[in-house]
Order: sequence, then C-alpha cells, then structure tokens
Amino acid sequence: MSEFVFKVILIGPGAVGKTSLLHRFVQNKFSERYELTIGVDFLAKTVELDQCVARLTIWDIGGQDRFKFMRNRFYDGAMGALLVFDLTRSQTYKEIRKWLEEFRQFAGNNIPFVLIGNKADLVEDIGESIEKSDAKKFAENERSIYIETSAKTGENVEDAFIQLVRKMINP
Ligand code: G3D
Ligand code: MG
Repeated sequence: MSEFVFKVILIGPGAVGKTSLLHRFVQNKFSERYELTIGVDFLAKTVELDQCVARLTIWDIGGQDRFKFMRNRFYDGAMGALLVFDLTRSQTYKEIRKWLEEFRQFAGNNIPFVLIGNKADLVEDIGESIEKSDAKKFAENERSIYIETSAKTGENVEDAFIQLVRKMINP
C-alpha cells in the first residue's frame, strides 16, 4: 500500500462550522488533539482508500483576522483545503472567492480544494440562501467539486474529506 502524509486546512468565514466539521470527522476514530496557544489547532487522522494510506493533519484556524501573522504557518505546506461557507448565510458564500484567492496566494495555485456548503440540516427550515447550481458551477470552474454537509447530523462529512484525499492522491 502506498503511504501519503497530507496537511489539510479548513478555511472560510467565521461560524460556518469549520471546527464542528473537524470534530465530526475525527470523532470515534483515531486522533490526537493538540491545543496551540495562538489561534491554530489541528487534529490527526489516518484514512485508507484505493489501496493507499493517507495520514492527515487537519488544521483549523480560529480568529484568522486577529492572527494575521499566523497565516504563513497555517498555509505553509498545505496540500489540500476544505473551503467552507454556511448555507444559511449567503454573505459567507460571497466571501468564498476572497478565501480562495488567499489560499492560492499562500499555499499555491494548483493545490486541490473542495467547496463545502455546511449546515444542510438547517436548510429545510430556513430555506436556501444561495443557488446550489451557482455553487456547483463556481466549484467546477475552479477545478473543484461542491458538497453540502451537516456537521450536526454528519451528512456527507466523511465524504467531503475523502473526496479531498482522492484529489490530493490523484491531482
Ligand atoms: P467555525 O469554526 O467555522 O467558526 P463552528 O464554526 O464550528 O464554531 O460553528 C459555529 C456555530 O455553528 C456553532 O454554534 C455550531 O454548533 C454551529 N454549527 C456548525 N455546523 C453546523 C451544522 O452543520 N448544523 C447546524 N445546525 N449548526 C452547525 P454555536 O451555537 O455554538 O455558535
Ligand atoms: Mg472554529
């Protein structure tokens, strides 16, 4: 089996569910938790797929704007990203382009990402705040894919990370 080691980062506006997705993904699985004092936190998880073992360190950033000096350290060596917005707040979708630009500027132009619309469980009550087809088109134009998740119910969370790992293994 081939073995890979990947640094993955979770990016996107505040309160879209980045930390919740990270915890949902590693729950009940092998993981190590590290608390760093200056606004960045990561968890480790190993996944197996397609005859490969991928050892992931998944970095989560909090209070990004307060810690601009941490950006290099956060982005440095990142090999993939989940770019997350909140399906119930269209403003967070509008900010995605800016996050993608920053990601490419700091991590590199050809690093794969998956676009995530999170909080799918709330959409039924609150209704769509963005056009799903628009998000899909945007992702495809950026050589990516779009997945809707719920960190609350767990819907598609594993799938989102696995799709990203696939893209990192076969760029
Ligand atoms: P962030 O890390 O991107 O800043 P968090 O976001 O993971 O801290 O989540 C922000 C808030 O959204 C949290 O609520 C969290 O429970 C909620 N949340 C995250 N993901 C989901 C989801 O998929 N569905 C629902 N219904 N809520 C979600 P609080 O109340 O703690 O601020
Ligand atoms: Mg967070």
